[in-house]
Amino acid sequence: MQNDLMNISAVKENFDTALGTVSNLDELNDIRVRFTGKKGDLTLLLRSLGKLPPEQRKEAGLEINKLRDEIEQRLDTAAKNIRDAENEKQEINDRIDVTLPERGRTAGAFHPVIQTMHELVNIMQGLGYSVATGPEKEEDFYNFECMNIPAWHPARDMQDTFYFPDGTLLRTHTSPVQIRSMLKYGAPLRVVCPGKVYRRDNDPTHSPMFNQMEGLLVDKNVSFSVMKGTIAEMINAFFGRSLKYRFRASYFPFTEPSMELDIECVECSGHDEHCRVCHGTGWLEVAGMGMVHPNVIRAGKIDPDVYNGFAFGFGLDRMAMLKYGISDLRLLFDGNVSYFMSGFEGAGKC
Ligand code: 2NM
Repeated sequence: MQNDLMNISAVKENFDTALGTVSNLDELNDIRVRFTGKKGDLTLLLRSLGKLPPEQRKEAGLEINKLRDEIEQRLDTAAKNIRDAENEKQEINDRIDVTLPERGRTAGAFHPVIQTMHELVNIMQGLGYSVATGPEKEEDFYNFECMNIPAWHPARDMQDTFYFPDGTLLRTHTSPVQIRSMLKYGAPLRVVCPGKVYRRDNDPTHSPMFNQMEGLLVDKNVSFSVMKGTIAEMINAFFGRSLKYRFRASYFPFTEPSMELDIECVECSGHDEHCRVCHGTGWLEVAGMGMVHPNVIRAGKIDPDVYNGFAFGFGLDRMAMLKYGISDLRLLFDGNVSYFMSGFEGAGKC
């Protein structure tokens, strides 16, 4: 008996040692087989009972079964602990850290010229103007004839306008849309016409394609002061502050009288003699306008003895450059978006 009880405690000690080294379920299973399997240590112990004197068998048998119960229970507990630990590890792995900063998105954005167009159109809609668009490929009739542009005018030259072989052309201004609006809607009329226009110019400050917004108001007894107030309202709303402005006498075939509008330099307000925007003049030329020529009113099939009006034209590209501090026209038209991706408002003195 002494011998067998010693064997029992040896098995228990071996089990203790083995269990202490276990780190996963596979290893635990090996131990389960080694101690409780068909050829395991406990089974061997039970089989050796027969060699004991009969009076010792009962006590040894009880001892062995007690050990088996203990081993099985400890194996189960160990298995549960390993499984719990593995689950916890998995959970930590799968956990989402909601405090991490987002990766950021490269969402699209409107081109600054289009934003400028939207802003100006919104302002004019607020003043009761409708928006009209028309074809970029136009007829000579709408682009020049109706606009009182005589045959001798340089704009009609092959050098200055893109002509198609059939005599149609790429519109040189959006005015044909105003003519078409007069023909379609008659008077009274308030309309703005934004869009692309084309001229045979290509140098650092001129692109062969650029964007304009022209406007036309036709009604009875329209005075110069209505035009002045409208344009001042538009400029101040667009730049978000009250800017000084002045009119200079000018000439267009389609308006009489005609004038150009200068505004206070948005960069230096006239305080910097080396200003890169106004070149020290303190003024920026931003628009042309005037009282619509009776011939143009007549081309729109409206009676110039009853109705008159004013019209104006802005370069949207120039307005975008002034508002967003873009110093080179070509940046608006090349494909490199990095300048704008850096958040051009405020960042943009390039
Ligand atoms: C300008 C300057 C002055 C203008 C005239 C007309 C129309 F069709 F009503 F006669 N539309 N736009 C006009 C007048 C445009 O752009 C510098």
